[in-house]
Amino acid sequence: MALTKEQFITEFKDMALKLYAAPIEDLSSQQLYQALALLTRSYIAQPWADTKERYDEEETKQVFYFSIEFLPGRLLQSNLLNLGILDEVEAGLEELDLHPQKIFAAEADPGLGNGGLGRLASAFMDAMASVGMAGNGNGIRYQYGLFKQAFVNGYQVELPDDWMRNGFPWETRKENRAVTVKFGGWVELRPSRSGHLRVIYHNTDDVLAVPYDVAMVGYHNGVVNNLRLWSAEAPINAGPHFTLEQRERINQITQILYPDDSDNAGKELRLRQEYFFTSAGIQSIVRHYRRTHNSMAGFADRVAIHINDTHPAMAIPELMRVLMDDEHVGWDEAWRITLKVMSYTNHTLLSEALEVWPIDMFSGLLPRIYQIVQEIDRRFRLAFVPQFGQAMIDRIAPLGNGQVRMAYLATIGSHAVNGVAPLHSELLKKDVLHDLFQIFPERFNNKTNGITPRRWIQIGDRPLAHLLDKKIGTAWRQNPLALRKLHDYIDDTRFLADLNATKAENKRELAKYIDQTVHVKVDPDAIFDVQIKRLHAYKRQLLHLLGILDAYLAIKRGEKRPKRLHIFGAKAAPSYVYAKEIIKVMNAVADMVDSDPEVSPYLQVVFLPNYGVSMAEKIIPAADISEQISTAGKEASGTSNMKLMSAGALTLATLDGANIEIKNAVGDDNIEIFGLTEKEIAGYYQRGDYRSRDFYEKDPRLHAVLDMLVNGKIPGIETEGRDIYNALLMYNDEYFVLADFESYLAANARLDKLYQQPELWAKKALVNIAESGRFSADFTVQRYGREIWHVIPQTPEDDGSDTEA
Ligand code: TH1
Repeated sequence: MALTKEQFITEFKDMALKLYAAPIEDLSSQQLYQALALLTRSYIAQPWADTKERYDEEETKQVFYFSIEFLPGRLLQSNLLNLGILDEVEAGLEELDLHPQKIFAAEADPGLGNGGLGRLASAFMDAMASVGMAGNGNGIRYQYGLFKQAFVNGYQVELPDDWMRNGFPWETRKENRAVTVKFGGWVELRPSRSGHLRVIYHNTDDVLAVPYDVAMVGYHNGVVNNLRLWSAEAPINAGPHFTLEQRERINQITQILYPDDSDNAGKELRLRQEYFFTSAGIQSIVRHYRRTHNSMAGFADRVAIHINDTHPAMAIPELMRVLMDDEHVGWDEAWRITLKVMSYTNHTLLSEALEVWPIDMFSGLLPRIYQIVQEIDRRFRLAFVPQFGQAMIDRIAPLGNGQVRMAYLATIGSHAVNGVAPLHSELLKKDVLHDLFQIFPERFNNKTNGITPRRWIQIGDRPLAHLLDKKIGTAWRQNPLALRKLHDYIDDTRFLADLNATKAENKRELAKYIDQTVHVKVDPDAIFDVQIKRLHAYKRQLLHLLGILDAYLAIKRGEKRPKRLHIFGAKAAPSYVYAKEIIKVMNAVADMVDSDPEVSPYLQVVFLPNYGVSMAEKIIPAADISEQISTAGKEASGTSNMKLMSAGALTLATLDGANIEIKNAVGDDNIEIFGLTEKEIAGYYQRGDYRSRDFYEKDPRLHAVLDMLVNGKIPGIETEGRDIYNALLMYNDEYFVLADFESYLAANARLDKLYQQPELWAKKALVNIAESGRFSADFTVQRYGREIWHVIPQTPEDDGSDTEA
């Protein structure tokens, strides 16, 4: 859109006055933020309405991305960027003697997700709008987002995230679009005079699902898509017998996000949440479709529904229910439509994350849905036992072991199933969904994850963005593949120095931020070595920690090395005791290192509390090293690896998830690979001959490091060190930390050496930035659009570099 600085200033002052009846000089940052957000929203309203109207008029096929998590990050700056008025607005604010960054920072960061899965969903929303795809989100409006993390005496404590305290200016409540979701009770199937089955619900608990819509603004293209988040409320005419407890139980459904990443606790409230937003979404999609069509026959040509992991997999039986019970479509036709509409992404192979529900719980809470799942199960068995045998079908039918098995249900009820990086997609076919792959090989495919360079470079890394503009022009802002033009400057000594200067500037900025937030002074000349992701044993923050302890001991022995600053950001699930013990030990090691004048010139450790999207925007631009060190075969993709690469950090990685794609993109010389491969680890499992203790006994450095966990040398820890020591030695080190220790140290030593040659380092950084464009989520959603959703996306062109699994 077009907006001059002068126009903006007038409209902004006017908005502030209307809102607060005061001149802008008297307003707090929060008030200025509210005024600016509301003004921005007023710019979005018309294109939002126009986009919706256009999709309806042109009968565009629409994608609905169902996800129990969305992590959009702060929206003001990215909306201004995408509208194309960020520069004018910032200039206007400055002319008013205001500080744009201070105003942007007043926005609460909606933590409606745990980590990569939720962030991916939001990246896809941004990308779909930006490539002009009709993509809608469907999720939950959690009253409280992911807990706020604080450290008390080095221990994680969790505080409630009251993110809507000041309201959420980006949402609009759509009371007129509310639907009813039914739980519990029992169903009566009664043949009606017209011949269909009449389904009568008795004694259900009814919940009103009220949608709140959030605009998803496309980049410089006038497109504004919709993210619909549902809130649970008591029915309007609840009646005189409706108790406070009932009301309370309803409100609970959308009160809080489960704080578990890649884990499934099997709680009934979680099942309630899943059915709540899934049923509400399906009902509203069908209702909208039926406003302009008098039968459901063409539904699958106008609607694609994507199931982000299994949390919304009830979309399959729920669509069957609506088609049959409300729309009177017969089973076979309903199933044909459902299969054509539904597609499913799996995000993990970890068994603790695979959702299964006890049949008792499931059938009690969702009696009609359970009947339909039983029928899906019965027909699946009938169709495939003859060819594949009872034993195999028993293993993979939707019902088995007294459970509803959601990944199997999702695969059976979708026309496409994908993993999120080639290795992961291969392992899906080999292990977790092996039997289903035998039956439906054509459904399986890979779609490597992506990120949005708009947020991570254009907004997060201004110094780099400006340097790129100067050197290769601004085409990369529209099409990130244009970053490849950087290769032309690989021998441009001046440019390489500029690149290093940019990184140095970002490091000074982060150093300031660290000082302001945790009151720790860090040396901006150190190597900034970053590991930012959820705390989980398989991600092996512990391997990084053991590396730090080894450096500590080496420095104590008198070794000199380039100074390294280790930066961690990680929340642990509140019930994940082992992860919390690792946090405590990390914080203890940080203190130990800091207070030792022999060591602190060479080594520093900072664990930043409350890592999230907005903190990532500060850390990533300043990173020299990106630690992506999961046990091979365990991290489905990872996405912080892509973000850090795009900021020119060198990746220190195992051959896992999308690290393998990064290696293929930049070449072996521009990434630091170490550790066991997935094959080698599978070999250990098969033979059953991994013995962690052997590594401890053979390697004196490892021996010394592990002993530090229990010999009292790290002040302030006791049981934590012992528990970790035991996990590694008594319980045989489930994640092969000890097996990878030696090669991890060797890779780190190579990085230390490389850092002595700044120009060579800059060349490698350059190649990483240049090749990061292929990981833009714009391309990812276009591949989904072409190969899974069958919608026709527009610009920019895809390079087709994704590898099919
Ligand atoms: C993550 C994966 O661990 C990560 O490798 C991947 O990059 C990301 O998804 C996006 O694809 C997952 N997050 C969750 C969260 C829950 C359950 C399973 C997974 S897998 C709650």
